[in-house]
Amino acid sequence: TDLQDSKLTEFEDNDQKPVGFGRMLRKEDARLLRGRGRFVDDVQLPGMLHLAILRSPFAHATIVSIDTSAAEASPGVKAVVTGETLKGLGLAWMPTLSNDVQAVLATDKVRFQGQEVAFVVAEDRYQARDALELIDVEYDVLDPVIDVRKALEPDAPIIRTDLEGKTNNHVFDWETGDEEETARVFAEADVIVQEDIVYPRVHPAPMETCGSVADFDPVEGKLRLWSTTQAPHAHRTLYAIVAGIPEHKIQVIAPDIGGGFGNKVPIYPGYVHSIVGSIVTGKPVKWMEDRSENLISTGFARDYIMRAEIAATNDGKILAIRTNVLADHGAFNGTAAPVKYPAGFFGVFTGSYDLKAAHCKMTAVYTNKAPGGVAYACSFRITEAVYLVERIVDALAYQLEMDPAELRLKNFIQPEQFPYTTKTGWVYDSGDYEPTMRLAMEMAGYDELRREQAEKRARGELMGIGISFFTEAVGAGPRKNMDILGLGMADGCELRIHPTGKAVVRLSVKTQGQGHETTFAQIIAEELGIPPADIDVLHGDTDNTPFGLGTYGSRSTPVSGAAAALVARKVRDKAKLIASAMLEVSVADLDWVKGAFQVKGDPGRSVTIQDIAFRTHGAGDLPDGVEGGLEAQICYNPSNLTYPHGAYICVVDIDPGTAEVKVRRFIAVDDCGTRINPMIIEGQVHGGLADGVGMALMEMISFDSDGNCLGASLMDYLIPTALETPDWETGYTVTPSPHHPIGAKGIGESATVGSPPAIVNAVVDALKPFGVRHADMPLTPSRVWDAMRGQATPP
Ligand code: MCN
Ligand code: CUM
Repeated sequence: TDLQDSKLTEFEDNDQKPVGFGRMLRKEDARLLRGRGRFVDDVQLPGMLHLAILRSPFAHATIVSIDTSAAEASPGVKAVVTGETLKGLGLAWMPTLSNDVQAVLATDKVRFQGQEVAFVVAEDRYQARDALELIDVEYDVLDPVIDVRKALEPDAPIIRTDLEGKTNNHVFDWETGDEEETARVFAEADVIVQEDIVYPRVHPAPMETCGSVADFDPVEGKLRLWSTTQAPHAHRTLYAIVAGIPEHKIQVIAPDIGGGFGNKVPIYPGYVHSIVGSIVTGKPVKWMEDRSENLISTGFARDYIMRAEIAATNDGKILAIRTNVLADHGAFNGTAAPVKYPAGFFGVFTGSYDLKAAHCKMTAVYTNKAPGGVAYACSFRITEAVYLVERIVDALAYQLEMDPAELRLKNFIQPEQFPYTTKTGWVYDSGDYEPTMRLAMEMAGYDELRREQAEKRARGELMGIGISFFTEAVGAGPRKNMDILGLGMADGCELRIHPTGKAVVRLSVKTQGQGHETTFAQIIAEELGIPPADIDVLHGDTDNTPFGLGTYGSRSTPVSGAAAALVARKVRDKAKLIASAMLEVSVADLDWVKGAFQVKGDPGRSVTIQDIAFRTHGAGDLPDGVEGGLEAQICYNPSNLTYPHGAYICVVDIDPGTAEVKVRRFIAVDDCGTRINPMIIEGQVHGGLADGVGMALMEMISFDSDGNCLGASLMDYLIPTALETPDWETGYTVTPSPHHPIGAKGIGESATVGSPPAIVNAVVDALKPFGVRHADMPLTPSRVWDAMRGQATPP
């Protein structure tokens, strides 16, 4: 078609070329676009049974009794399991990724609406669901803790009575920066602006919900678990520790995944249920949650209530930022974050600015809501941090009557200051902010937009221009200070070149749609000169891939991508020894030209990587001390995180009659260092920008005072469609990471992190004539309407 033709001319068709980096259509799309993908729910095993979960209708209640007899007698039912059954097996509780414990099935109490109370295994899904209705549970309803601000009041009901000696709903306190120094700088400032900023609870809502198929073979003693996991190796190790099955007897397989967005990082009770179900029945057992189950019970995101303060001089030099955060962690602390970072990487709330001081104090509490906290392209809480700083900087611009672009330009960390240590101790590896900002302004036609806005304002029309400039910290992490439950955050990579010069690379990370099968082939191609089409990328199966911590926090490129480049270099080093023997020259006399070694000064004499691969497996002796085969493995431990940045500009129009916000234009300039595949990068950015429109304008998981989840379906939890999103205008700058072997930084979450403040800043800017300095997300028509009428936004 015309469309295909015109689009395809944009692609360097380098699938067959030895050149690695550049636009290239995705290898996995041949399968995914033709319906040949294989997702967990496509797994069908002989004799497979189906599992359904009974969930609590109450947010907080004591379980008085459970009668399963009618369910057990229901047609097709093979097993009904309650918390009491699990307790007998020592499996009623499991560790969370944050060193808390979570109920696999509730025993004493239920602690959030949707919590797992019992499960049924039956011959088909319908029988299992029908039997749920027959389980008779008597609850004694307790007062729930729903308003996070009241969680620590002395008379608040105590949620975690299971924790010995627990007399309140406190999870942790956390602090960073220098409180005294910050107070001193604040005391000397000309201007201080303070704002209460809420980042509401949202949900990643991936297209595919969570699920698993467990198959325990009692003869082999082997457990096979197909599951929707972003971190198959880490999950396997935890199953081994919890279930006591030896690790080598567990195979975790993450097949194709229909979107993860952090929702598939935690270990959910349902996965464990399917394992127990298979052990108990001796048959393979499938569990697949429905949309409502996914929305009410799996890893939510955000839920930070932040008091932000910024101190500056009268002429707009930002001096310090401080913040006090109340974090809602739900009923179990199920956040996934490196152990030493209970608030993830929120510490980068100082943003892209050169400050004199900064301080953050945080308190995290339990409430009667679903656990979670890190999900939805969060970059380990950098979304909250970026929203905080970019919102408060805009409030400062409002106060100083300064242009928000000018204010930012005036305060950027300067290129010569990198590597830059922030006042909270993060070492930004590289950055050059002003060109990125200027490019975004140029693409937007910033000055022209401001003129247009002035004219419109004079006519009473509501147009807003919002800016956000962000720095992210991605690629967790150096194992010296980052681990999850004691597992260091490094990644393995194995590369094997077959005799005919085709390759297979095995990764520890797991794509959920990010295109790793393409981009990791491109990394190897770039290093070895083997065409991407000749390189198979294996991932997601613990029996066939090396150990590593998995895909989240945009860490695949910074960590695993580095491993892939380095393992290819290791292979190249060995290939060089063989080449020197084949060409009968010393190693020092060889030049590498992509895909071949050449004799210095005699380009006619060369051997390709494919020739060398054949030679390592071929007849005849190899040079002394060189083993046969062309393969290598590596475990990469990053020396630092990578710090991508970006400048986003959003233009909105607000209907003064209905208060409806329309995003008219969105300009996104991203800098993720060396770009492996610009098409995939743009796809990542487009997706993240759509996320931003969702969060800024419509998405929120809220609860009524009884703890009923008000976002339990996609009719109540709105997500954006093509109708609410504009044609994205993307651009880029390139500031390579100095410590990454190919200079690449992560990109997978940048746009989700950077776009909400740009949109909110635009809406608030449009509402300037009403004297609005801040309004909380989601900026639904009713909230915008309230803001226009000077009414406070209800929490
Ligand atoms: N890339 C590139 N050049 C760079 C950086 C990245 O070409 N300089 C490419 C990578 O090779 C990869 C993709 O961009 O194919 C994303 O890379 P990276 O930034 O390393 O992020 P991850 O692969 O680790 O993906 C994780 C990230 C996260 S944490 C969330 S959440 C999110 C996101 O990716 N979930 C997604 N994007 C998603 N996209 C899809 N389609 N589905 C999800 O669930
Ligand atoms: Cu925090 S969502 Mo992503 O890191 O899988």
